[in-house]
Amino acid sequence: MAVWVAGCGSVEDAPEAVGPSELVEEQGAELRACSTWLDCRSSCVCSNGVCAPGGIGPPPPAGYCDVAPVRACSTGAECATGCSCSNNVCTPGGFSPPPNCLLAPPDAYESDNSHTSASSYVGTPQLGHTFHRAGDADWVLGATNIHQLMTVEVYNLRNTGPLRVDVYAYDYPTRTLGALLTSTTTTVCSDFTPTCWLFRTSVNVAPGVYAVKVTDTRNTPAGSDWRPTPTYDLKMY
Ligand SMILES: [Ca+2]
Repeated sequence: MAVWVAGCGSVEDAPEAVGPSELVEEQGAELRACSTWLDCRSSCVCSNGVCAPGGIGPPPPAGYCDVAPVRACSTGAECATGCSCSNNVCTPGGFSPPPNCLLAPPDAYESDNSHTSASSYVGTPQLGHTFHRAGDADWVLGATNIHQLMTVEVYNLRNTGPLRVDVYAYDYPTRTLGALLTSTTTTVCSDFTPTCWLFRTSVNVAPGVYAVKVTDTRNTPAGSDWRPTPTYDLKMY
């Protein structure tokens, strides 16, 4: 089982994935080796180093979990650079070395992973932010010329897990981050309705520039995430 030997990812992230290699050998060559659950398709789990049926829902058909996961797509824009959308699957385009087509492409606001490369909020909602990689952070600078209660909303959540919204004071001329002014990690309320299922935080501010940071706080192994991309919209008012 060369695939098992070459399996990547930190075993510390997924202790349940560590199994004796002899077990894998005994179970036959058709089983799919894994280090974490991301190495397996949905409706499968990584158990004793191999992908096996598990999780919520009806069990998948025989052999389902022995197939590698793929990133689904409807257009090439949903695939990473070097990959095309073929039969609704992100597929390497023949370049060398082959790209990792399991990964999502960056959104239009990248690279915005630090306050010095933040996007600017120009008064209209920013649509289609994504966490294209596990642990992604998105920075946005917003300005006001009045004293006001400033509110930040992260809404229209699609495929998102836990996230955090922070608002900082900001010295724009020197691009220096100031104090953390407000923060939230919980949705407005718990019902799965548009009025509840959003993150909102507010703070009284003086005229100036403020830095917003939205952080993906899922505990997800990086590098092989084929699942639908977490996506959100952001507005400030
Ligand atoms: Ca980002």
